[in-house]
Amino acid sequence: MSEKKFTTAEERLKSQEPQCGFGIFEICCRNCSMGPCRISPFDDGPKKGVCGADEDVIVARNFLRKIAVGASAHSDHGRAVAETLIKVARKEAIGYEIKDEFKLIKLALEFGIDVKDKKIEEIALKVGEICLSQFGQQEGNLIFTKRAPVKRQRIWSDLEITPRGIDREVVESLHRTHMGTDQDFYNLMKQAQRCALSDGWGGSMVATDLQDVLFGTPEPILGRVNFGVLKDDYVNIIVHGHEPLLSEMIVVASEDPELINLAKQKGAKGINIGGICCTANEILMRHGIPIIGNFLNQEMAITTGAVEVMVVDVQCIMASLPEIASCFHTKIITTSEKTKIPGAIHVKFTEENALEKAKEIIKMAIENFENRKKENVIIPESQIDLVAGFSYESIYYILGGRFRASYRPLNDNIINGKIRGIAGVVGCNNPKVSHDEIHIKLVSKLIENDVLVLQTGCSAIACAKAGFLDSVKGLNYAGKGLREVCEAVGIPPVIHMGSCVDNSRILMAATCVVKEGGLGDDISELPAAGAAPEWMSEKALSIGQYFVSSGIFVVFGVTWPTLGSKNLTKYLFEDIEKEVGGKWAFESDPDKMAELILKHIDEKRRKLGIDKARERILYDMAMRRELE
Ligand code: NFS
Ligand code: SF4
Repeated sequence: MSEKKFTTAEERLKSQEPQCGFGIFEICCRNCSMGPCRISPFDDGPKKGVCGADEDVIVARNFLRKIAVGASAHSDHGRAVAETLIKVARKEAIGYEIKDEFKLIKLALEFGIDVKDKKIEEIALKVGEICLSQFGQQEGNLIFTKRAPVKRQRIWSDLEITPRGIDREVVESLHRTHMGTDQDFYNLMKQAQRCALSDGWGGSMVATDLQDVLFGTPEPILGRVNFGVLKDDYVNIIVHGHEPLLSEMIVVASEDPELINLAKQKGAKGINIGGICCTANEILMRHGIPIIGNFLNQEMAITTGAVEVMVVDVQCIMASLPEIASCFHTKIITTSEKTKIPGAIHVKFTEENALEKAKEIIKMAIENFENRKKENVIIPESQIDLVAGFSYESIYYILGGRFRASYRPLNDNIINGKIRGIAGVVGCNNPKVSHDEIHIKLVSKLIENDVLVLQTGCSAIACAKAGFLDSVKGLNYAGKGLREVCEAVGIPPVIHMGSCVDNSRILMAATCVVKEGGLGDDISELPAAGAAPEWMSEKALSIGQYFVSSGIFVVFGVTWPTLGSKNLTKYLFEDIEKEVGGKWAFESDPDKMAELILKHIDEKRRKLGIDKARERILYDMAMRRELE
């Protein structure tokens, strides 16, 4: 690659350095053509934009816009799933089916649909239509906000931040950040919360729930991860992106005996599918399809020289892929009208033609197998086992057994202190830090200190590569109390709950813990926290904000986009807690990040009066030092 002067993200980052300080502090505004304006951090520079906007307004508007974009990405994904369910109900989507009728009926009952004597398709149509209506809803509250603990719902309604319609919240965010509209950072943050909540308890939750209906609710499943899952004697196809609407069909098509035969005729032993990014998590959770890697592995995967086709849909796909692929025989195939990349082949993929197009793509990969150059192939050997597939529903059964399914054992073990608390560690990779390192260091410190870790997205893949998700070997990294519980139940100390839209599963798991009782009556009272240690995408900000607004303490690493406004930063890091019970923090050092989380968890335990039980646990020196 370097001979051809092609670069990876890490190298391109270097060529961008030093990055613009105004951008890093978010104190520049290009929202109208009187600008661009920038606020000087120095005494002698300008303190106001042409319209009079100061740093509080500019930073807050930028922050809100990012959240709106992140929420849009998740929600548009949810919309596509709802549309697919409707088409399946109308028998217009060949190849798709309803895999989890039980979950569909549960949703129908939740929505107040009369299911008696109704065909499953009729129920699916109604459920799909109600979910789709959430996007354009103009008034009232989003239907899934009713799932939250009652106290949480009251907090939202008292603050007037309960989301109305998903699209409405995004549009209002854009409207408010138009030049000369909302000039009050506090008021802008109210919209940021509403918009983020419309993602977590709206678009993302629709995506997760309806994907479960269509493709099955995940249950624990064995998988493998890392570059070693590529096979040098198979046709290798990588699916990359986010929406399982594409990847599920690729999986179905790859099992077609005709195509397998064709692959054999071309000299391969068969067809091997591997995933990258969240789409990898989706097909791992439901089929045990191996994962090649996370966000920062996408360019590297092509350089193995063993990839016939990388097929992508939407989000987190680097524009550099076709250029890198041009060094090899690899074909990059885009499939979504929303994502085209010059140099890639576009195969338009819709619900109506999905299976046919999936077969076409696999055929292209098979035909391309003979173009693979043996001398170019370097497949690293590393691969490792992991267990994934934890939905909040499957946790009921794992913990309580089939006949007394419940969260009780989890709550009891939190109360007795064997489990110190729960942390959701999620999010991306960022080339500004060493790949996966912050995820791994943070999570290892947390599980060592008896914190059960729930994961999604690229963070889950990072920790899988480190071996924490192996239900046997992973236990070696856990503290004594956590290990004991995990051993008894048969789970790893790090629980893989899926893709980034599946952070909605973490919201639901937290809600299940609250509803089980004994740990307060709101999410904000739980000894729990969240983190995105290597975040980079706007989706991560939306996720972080909906966790904060749901009552969770959230720590982000790498960089933080509001540091240019002292007032806004103070609000997000401190004052917001008085209103919603959650708050943000920024810390790049994984050890310090873990300390912040442990301190927060211990403080919540103290407030619940369960800190005494915990003291029976033997503390090591490091933990003792933390207590002092
Ligand atoms: Ni989440 Fe998934 Fe990964 Fe970050 Fe991108 S793949 S939706 S945004 S980079 S975790
Ligand atoms: Fe400048 Fe105000 Fe226009 Fe932004 S909206 S570019 S601060 S004049």
